Amino acid sequence: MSLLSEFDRYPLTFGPTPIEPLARLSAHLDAGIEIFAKREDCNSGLAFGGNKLRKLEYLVPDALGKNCDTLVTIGGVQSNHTRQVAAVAAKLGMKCRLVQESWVPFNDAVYDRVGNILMSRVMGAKIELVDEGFDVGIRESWERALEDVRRKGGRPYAIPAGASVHPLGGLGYVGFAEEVRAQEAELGFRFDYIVVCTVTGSTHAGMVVGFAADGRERRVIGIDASGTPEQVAAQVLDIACSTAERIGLGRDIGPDDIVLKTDYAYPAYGVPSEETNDAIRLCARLEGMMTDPVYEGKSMQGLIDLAKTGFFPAGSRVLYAHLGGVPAINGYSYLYRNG
Ligand code: 5PA
Repeated sequence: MSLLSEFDRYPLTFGPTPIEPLARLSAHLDAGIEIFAKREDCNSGLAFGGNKLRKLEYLVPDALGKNCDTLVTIGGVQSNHTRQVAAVAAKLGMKCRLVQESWVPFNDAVYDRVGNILMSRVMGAKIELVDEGFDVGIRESWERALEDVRRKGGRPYAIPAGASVHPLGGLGYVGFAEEVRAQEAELGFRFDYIVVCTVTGSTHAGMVVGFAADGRERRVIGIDASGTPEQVAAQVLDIACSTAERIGLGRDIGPDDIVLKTDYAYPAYGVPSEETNDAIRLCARLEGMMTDPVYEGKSMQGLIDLAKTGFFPAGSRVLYAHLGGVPAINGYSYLYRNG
């Protein structure tokens, strides 16, 4: 039986996301492992999709049940999360209020005009740009926006950064683990490791809880892309513990169950290193699979480095969760002007 059968889910995605072998990347790395990708980046027709839609499927029934009329959330200027919330608001006929902070020290001339923020504007979201730095916790600017909606007679629904520090934020990726188990039954094998990019934490936390149901919680390898790994690891643990309790997992999650690799977020959140760019190009040129300079390029860099340095024993099958995020690459147009 599903761990989530008690929870209402509003469908925003196409259904189970495909798992595909990355045969050329696996052969190129020559590490005796097989790499597969689960394509969360292709999960929906809502403005290019991504991991937030799987989370929001469990928040929307709550928002509708409370008769809210405005989704209010927060992210950086090129946030994928805010773009997905804007799409959901449009689809449901709700209003959308976005706070977009200056989380990324990157100054491409078109940074605040293209990609995610462009789409959010086209979808009708009301956007406020706020000059505050990066933080995955609860933000004053977001609380002010909620208050402002209330003062003007609206009924806001509060969605924190990445939908993570929300009582229902971890459920979507519990569902991911259940979906993988069903796909494994069809494939006839089990994945030994799951690689995931971690920033606000509920994607990683949900997976830890979902895979704990079959003893694989420590096989979820988080790649930190925040550059603030202590705060992020603590947030993942918090969300995992509260989600485990909420679904009645029947066992505790402890600090040792959260595996977070911290070597790949440099030089800063949202800024790719040379090695990140090499990983983006390698994956693009071998597989035609695009990753972005903020999130998935860094988890791809981590996957490649872990494979090359022998972290995965020979014979391992490794599942790379591709969580989306490619629209942001448009904000880095100068960097990639020559490919
Ligand atoms: C994001 C997040 P979590 O925030 O659940 O840890 O997920 C990390 C992540 N990959 C991984 C992509 C493509 C993401 O967009 N994005 C945030 C955003 O504002 O877009 C929440 C930070």
